[in-house]
Amino acid sequence: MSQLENAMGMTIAVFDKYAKTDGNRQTLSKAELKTLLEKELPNFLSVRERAAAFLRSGCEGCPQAQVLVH
Ligand SMILES: [Ca+2]
Repeated sequence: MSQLENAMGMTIAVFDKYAKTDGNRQTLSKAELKTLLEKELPNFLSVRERAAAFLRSGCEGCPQAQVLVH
């Protein structure tokens, strides 16, 4: 199996894992999606939340400003 096929199989397996928690394994509800994102992409969410907080702080007009992502 190729790397891409492996990656797609793993992605589908993760979707299935969270999609079945409400009894309908064919769809991902908002609650299931939220859990999936929180558990499987915690670093992605963290970066997005920090960027949003940064923009809310009023620094969006500061070209030299930076967001710490690690
Ligand atoms: Ca479901």
